[in-house]
Amino acid sequence: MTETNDIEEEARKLFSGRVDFLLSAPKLEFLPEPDFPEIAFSGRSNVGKSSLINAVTNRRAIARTSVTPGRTQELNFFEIGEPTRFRLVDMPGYGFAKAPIKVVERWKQLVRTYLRGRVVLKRTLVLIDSRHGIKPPDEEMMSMLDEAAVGYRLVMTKADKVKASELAATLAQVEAAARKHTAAFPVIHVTSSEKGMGIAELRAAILNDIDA
Ligand SMILES: Nc1nc2c(ncn2[C@@H]2O[C@H](COP(=O)(O)OP(=O)(O)OP(=O)(O)O)[C@@H](O)[C@H]2O)c(=O)[nH]1
Ligand SMILES: [Mg+2]
Repeated sequence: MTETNDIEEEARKLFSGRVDFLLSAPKLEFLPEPDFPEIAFSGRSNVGKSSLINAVTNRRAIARTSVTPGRTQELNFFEIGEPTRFRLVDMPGYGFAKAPIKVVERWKQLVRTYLRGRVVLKRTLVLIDSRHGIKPPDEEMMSMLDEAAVGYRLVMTKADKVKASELAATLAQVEAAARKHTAAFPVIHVTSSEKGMGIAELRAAILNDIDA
């Protein structure tokens, strides 16, 4: 077995073990104690953050999903491992034009403050819809993470929804953007929560980031 397969197998076992919803934090004062390493899932509304958490943890609906953008409105924490090894954090989406301005501002502040200041944050995943590629709100998020020197992985979602040619075009765009952003990992993950594509590799990457 290669080293990659070993870590994928370890990750698969870990994620098929204990996964528990811990708490939902609508404000910074409700964050859990920073006792464990954390991996944050961020991205535009409806990009598939909650679905990806379900796919990675192999649970059907531990994170709540919806066809309506704006489903996730708080920072939701999930604990992995028995005893706990790390946490996954499902975040509210950004770039959601239909929510009231005040609400959008509140989410934005919550997400930014968390991402910039969380001591135990080991890695952020920035999700990009394979159909849309990188849009201005994603650029804004990536630049903020660059400035805060928070390392992030770019993860393309919903790969099952596009033709191979379209997927290749979006991948090229995302790779080009990664080269321009100092805190972005050069390797892009291409995933489908629906079909399970890229999920084993992403689990292994998360485990690597936790132990880094
Ligand atoms: N075909 C397909 N649909 C997906 C995939 N991932 C997510 N979806 C769908 O996209 C919609 C939004 O998914 P969510 O996981 O709720 O997205 P989110 O980023 O958490 O959204 P907010 O919490 O509103 O910011 C749902 O209807 C999902 O079923 C995928 O890989 N393939
Ligand atoms: Mg969500």
